[in-house]
Amino acid sequence: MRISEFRLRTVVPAVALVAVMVGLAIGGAIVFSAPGARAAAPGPVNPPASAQTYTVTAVPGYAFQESTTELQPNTTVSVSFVNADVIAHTYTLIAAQGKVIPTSYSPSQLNAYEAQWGAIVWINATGTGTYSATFQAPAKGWYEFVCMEPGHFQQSMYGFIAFGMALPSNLTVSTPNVGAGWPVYVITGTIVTLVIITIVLGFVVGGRKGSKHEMPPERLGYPEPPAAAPPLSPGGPKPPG
Ligand SMILES: [Cu+2]
Repeated sequence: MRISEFRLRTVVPAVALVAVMVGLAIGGAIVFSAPGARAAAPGPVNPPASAQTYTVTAVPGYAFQESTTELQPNTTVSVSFVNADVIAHTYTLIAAQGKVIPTSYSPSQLNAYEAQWGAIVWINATGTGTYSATFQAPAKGWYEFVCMEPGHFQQSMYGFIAFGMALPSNLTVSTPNVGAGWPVYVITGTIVTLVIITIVLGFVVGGRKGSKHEMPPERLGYPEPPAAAPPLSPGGPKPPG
C-alpha cells in the first residue's frame, strides 16, 4: 500500500520538528550543565592548602578569565597563565591589598604604580601557550592584577583575586566572562528557532486546511459576495434583491 501524500506531508514535518526540539533540548542541557560542572571543579571550596591551583587566561580582546576569584591565603599557589591570544600579555599581580588602580592611568603611570607596590607574581606570556609559575599567597585580602603590556590596561585588561575571603561585590570587574555569556546566545537562538519553526509549520498546516475546505470565490467564477449578503452556492438560485 502506498503512503498517501497527505500523510507524508503531515508526518515528515512533525518528525522533523520533534527531532529538532530533542536536539535543542539536549544542547540546552549541555549548555546549562556546563557552568555547574565548572563550579563543581576544584576551586575555592577548601582545596588542600599545599596544592592550590589557579588558572587565568588571556583571551583575545584584552580580557582575563579566571578559574576562580578566591584562593586560600598564606599558601603556595600554582598558577597557569594561558595565553589564548596571538599577542604578548602579562599576568602581573600587584602587591597592593584592597586597592583599585584608577582606570584613567596611562601606561607610564601604571609602570610607576607597579614600581611603587611591586608584584606578588609577574608572568610574561610572549605568545600563545601556557606559562606556569608559583607564588606565595598573601594573607587575607584582595588584589588587582593587570597586563603590563603597554596600552592593555587601558583596554580594560585587569581583574581581581581574593585570598581567604569572597571578592567584594562592589568591585568593577571589567573582564567579560565569556563562559557565562555564550549560553545566553544559545538559549536565545533556540527560542528564536522554535518560534520560526512554529510560524512556518502554522503556515504549512493552515495553508493545507484552507485549500481543503474552501475555494477562493474568484476561482469558482463568482465575484466576492458583499459581506452582508448570504453566501452564494455555486449551483443555487440567485438571492432576491
Ligand atoms: Cu595584554
